[in-house]
Amino acid sequence: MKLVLAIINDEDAFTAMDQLNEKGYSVTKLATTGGFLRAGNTTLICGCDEDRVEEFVGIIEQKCKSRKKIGSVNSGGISANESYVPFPVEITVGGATVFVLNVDEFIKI
Ligand code: 2BA
Repeated sequence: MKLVLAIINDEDAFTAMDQLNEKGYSVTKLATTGGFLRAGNTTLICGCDEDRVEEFVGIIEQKCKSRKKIGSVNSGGISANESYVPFPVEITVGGATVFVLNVDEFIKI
């Protein structure tokens, strides 16, 4: 068995979950925050058989799109006037970041 963690954009979460549920995947949705943009994203957790991981990733690929977002970075200046002045930059956030982990045990009570 594998544990799949998929970090996706909030906007894609429900369409991805609808499709995953339809195909018989059990999924848990976590409201998460990206460490760089400090903006909300969604992490889906799914325990599934190894031979279903490819299909899972295919659904994520189909339903989750990359987007351009505006983030802010510091100017990097060190004088009192210009230090840590944030300025907006356009950042491409990928459709999904997916981790696939081995599962030692799966217990349902
Ligand atoms: P954030 O950390 O908010 O990152 C949003 C986007 O900002 C990233 O998109 C990337 O394009 C850019 N970015 C992130 N860190 C950067 C840095 N140190 N310098 C310059 N640009 C940077 P994605 O790479 O598609 O990542 C989307 C979200 O997936 C991330 O949100 C984070 O929550 C998660 N993520 C991505 N890679 C990860 C990893 N290796 N481990 C854990 N979480 C990850």
